[in-house]
Amino acid sequence: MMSIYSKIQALSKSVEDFNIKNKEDLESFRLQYVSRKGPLMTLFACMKTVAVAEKKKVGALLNTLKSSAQKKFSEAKNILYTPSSPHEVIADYTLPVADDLGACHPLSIITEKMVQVLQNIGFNLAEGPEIDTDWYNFTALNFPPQHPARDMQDTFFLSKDFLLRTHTSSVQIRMMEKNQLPLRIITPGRVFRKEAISARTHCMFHQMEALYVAKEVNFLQLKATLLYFVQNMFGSQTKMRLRPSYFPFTEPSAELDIACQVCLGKGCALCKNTGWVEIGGAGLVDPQVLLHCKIDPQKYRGFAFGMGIERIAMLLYRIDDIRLFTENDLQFLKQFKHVSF
Ligand code: FA5
Repeated sequence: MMSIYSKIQALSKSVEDFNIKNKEDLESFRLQYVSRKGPLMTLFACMKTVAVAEKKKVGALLNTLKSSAQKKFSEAKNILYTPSSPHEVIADYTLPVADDLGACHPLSIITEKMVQVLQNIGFNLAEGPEIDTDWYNFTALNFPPQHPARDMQDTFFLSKDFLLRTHTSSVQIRMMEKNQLPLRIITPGRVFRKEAISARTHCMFHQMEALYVAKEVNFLQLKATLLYFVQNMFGSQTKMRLRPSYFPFTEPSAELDIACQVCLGKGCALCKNTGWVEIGGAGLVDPQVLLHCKIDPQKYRGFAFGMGIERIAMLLYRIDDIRLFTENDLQFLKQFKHVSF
């Protein structure tokens, strides 16, 4: 039977002779000579059978062998995992996962919440294309031919026939054209306007449209739905108001304001000292729009509203510059890591 000394000598030789050429070799070296389950550890376990007089000598030999195996492993690892140029990045898949997982984008968090609130009262999710035609974005929505929104100054036209939608109201028409009534839909999405970018406005932002078409629809239902929405998003004490306005596709039309969440109605820079911030438009669907979708306005009526998602997120999170949403600044985005609605 081999003595413990011969076993140590044989193992030392195989550690020495092991040629670590690549990462696979490194891993098999680690398993054999560095890990807690390899033959070296088996030899350490044999210490209890070694005569007392020999223990010190055998222990020292084993420790030397262990250190030389570990040294060889570390040196090879350093060589194999060091980039050969400053531009080469070497991934070490053996490293533990850093506690640095991504965060949900604040606009996704708010959109999700808006959808949830309106789904709770029976609205269904719908979607439409970002590239659309003049018919869906303007004509069917009753925009007169000379309306300024049709101007090249306000809309990104891709060709004579196609444009980037300027609002999510374009989805109203598609839904009314192809679905049975009654209809209750919400449609969040990205919209585009040829506008100067500032702290409050962007050329690419998000809206969420809601549309309800049925036999009995009136302005009171619209107002109650808006109040339900506002108080579920901003808190049950939040005040809202409707200001008369004009949209070609609704009659009557209104702008929806909520009490400024920063100064709570007292007046500040965000609300321009009015105490109110506009978050969207609303109204009863114009009968002409129903006719464009082959719906009889004598039998059916509808209400619609459309809100700016950035505006709502800015109020809820006290964000003072809309550009932050698209700048991919990690310091900004990481603040939402533990936020959920
Ligand atoms: C509309 O876009 C109408 N389609 C809304 C509507 C729907 C009215 C259904 C009636 C019925 P308006 O242009 O006001 O309306 O935009 C609605 C909201 O989008 C605004 O209140 C604001 O919150 C947001 N918004 C508008 N322009 C910008 C912009 N450039 N940057 C960021 N948010 C904007």
